[in-house]
Amino acid sequence: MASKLDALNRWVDEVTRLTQPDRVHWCDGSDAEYQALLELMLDTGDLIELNPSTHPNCYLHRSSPSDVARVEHLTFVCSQDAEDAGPNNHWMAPDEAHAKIDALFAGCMRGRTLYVIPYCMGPIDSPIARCGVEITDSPYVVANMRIMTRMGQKALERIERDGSFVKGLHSTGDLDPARRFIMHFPEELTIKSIGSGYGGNALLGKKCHALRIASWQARQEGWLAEHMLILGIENPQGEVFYVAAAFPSACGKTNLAMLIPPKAYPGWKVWTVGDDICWMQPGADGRLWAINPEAGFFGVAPGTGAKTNPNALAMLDHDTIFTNVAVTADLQPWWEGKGEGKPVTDWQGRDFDPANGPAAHPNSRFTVSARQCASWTPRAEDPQGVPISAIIFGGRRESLVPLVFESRDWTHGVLVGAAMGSETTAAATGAVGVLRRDSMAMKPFCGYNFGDYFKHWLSFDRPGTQLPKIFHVNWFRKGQDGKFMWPGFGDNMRVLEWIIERCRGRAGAQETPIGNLPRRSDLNLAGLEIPAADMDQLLTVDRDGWAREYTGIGEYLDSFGQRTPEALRREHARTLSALTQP
Ligand code: GTP
Ligand code: SPV
Ligand code: MN
Repeated sequence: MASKLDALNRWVDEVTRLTQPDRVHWCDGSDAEYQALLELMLDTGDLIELNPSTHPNCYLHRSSPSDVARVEHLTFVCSQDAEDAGPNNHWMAPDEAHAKIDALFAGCMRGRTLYVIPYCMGPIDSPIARCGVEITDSPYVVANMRIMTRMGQKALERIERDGSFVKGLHSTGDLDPARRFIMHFPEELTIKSIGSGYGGNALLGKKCHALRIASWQARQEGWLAEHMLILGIENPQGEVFYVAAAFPSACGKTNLAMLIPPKAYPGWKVWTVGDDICWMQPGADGRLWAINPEAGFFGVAPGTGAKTNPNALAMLDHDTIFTNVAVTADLQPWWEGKGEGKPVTDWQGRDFDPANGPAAHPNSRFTVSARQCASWTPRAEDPQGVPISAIIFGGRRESLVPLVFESRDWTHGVLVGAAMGSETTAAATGAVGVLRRDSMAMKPFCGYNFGDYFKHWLSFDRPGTQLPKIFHVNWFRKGQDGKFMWPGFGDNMRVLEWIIERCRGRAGAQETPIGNLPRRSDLNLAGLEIPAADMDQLLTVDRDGWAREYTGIGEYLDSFGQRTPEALRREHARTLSALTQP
């Protein structure tokens, strides 16, 4: 009996009988426990120690080569009614799903240790925070959960006070993709995941709990669980404006959250609250207040360099777990876009040979405590969260979509979010670079029917609220030469400034059928070397292209049938007719 909560003890007993571990370990979250886990993994070869003089307390984990990303085709929402999961999810009947996955869990922990991980998503004393318990047989998962969540004794105490928690059962199983499933039972507040050790499939507090299960709860309880970064923009007067931004996986959240303003912005500073998940709810003042439920970053390594994201690069030189990166001759971590060093061993542990592809896996990742980031703000620990002034949607679009535009109002903003499209990335298995609809960057993460989700979003627009303005950005437009037209990274500050100045009624814009765009003169472009013609193209609306886009968006909205809210259809019809007017 390890907890004061009977329901928790009973569940641990039940899982122990099913999975047959040799030992059960209740995690207290202490330093000593973390050290012991690292040593265990160094012994078993699950971790390799990196160069201790350049990268103290840094380790490399090489996963099974067939287990390097989320697996959307093996991820299920198992609601009683298939309609509630919606066409945006794979569905399986709960009884069938339990039977199928429990058969795989039977005896799967023989010879292994079962770890019980109590965790809290959000500051322990936050009314917005929620708790869960993950059971796993993977020490790698325990170590990552320790960095990514508030884990251990304090979380257990809150769970015992709350009396409720999300149950997450995980085993790496035999890592065979044919016996891999990530299943969610929203009505039972339960997650079962087997056959993968990869982040989003295995760190159950993250996508499974904080997005899929939480989005379901948020709908019932009147809040939002979103795939968004949260940042604060401080101007030279010392005023701070908080912004939340939803971009699909590997489309720039971590980088935007850690932005360092360019020279044209003396006295400005960007603060990082979170880089991946945002829980927000209306406060007494009618504004949306947001917390980052996570305590660390599980970030994309490739592309992280001294020019692109110096804040991230600096935080990765100590106390970091790397997964599937390459290493240099002197055992420093290496990835494409790092800008220094030379790989000698690739992510699979082979001698590096460019003929085998990139040295680091395109979805190689780092796990690091948020506190190690120089731009991290203590406001991330504020139990009330931070007030959100603007919401930004964005995707990876090599053509058509302008650098930035502002929606007309909340309903139009919800349409802009619902209509989001983005080219797929290596964060999930499958083809890369394929354009797909990814509403609010939640396609892989919304735990219920998108039609209901759009309706939930619209419901926040009611008397007495002071909702954020909604914008859309695209850093990924390409020119004829196939290169990105916009420099991105730090220079995205120029777009952020326009956004917060729009929120304060200070910046100019031109109205177009898709929303309001800045003119070149409305942006601070000082010191930016970009041809005027390119800049004009980034700020132009191609009406014919957009008319085709909106026709496709209409078909997409239809795919949710009766569940698509009428208000969204009306807003869509309005926009399409404005685009097709002579
Ligand atoms: P997840 O952790 O998967 O949710 O991803 P994320 O949205 O946090 O993406 P991240 O910031 O890690 O960026 C993914 C990739 O996009 C990296 O290789 C970045 O270098 C690249 N990237 C980020 N911002 C920009 C940008 O402004 N311009 C360009 N060209 N690339 C960018
Ligand atoms: C994503 O894929 O959006 C991630 C990484 O943030 S994972 O935690 O694996 O989902
Ligand atoms: Mn993500």
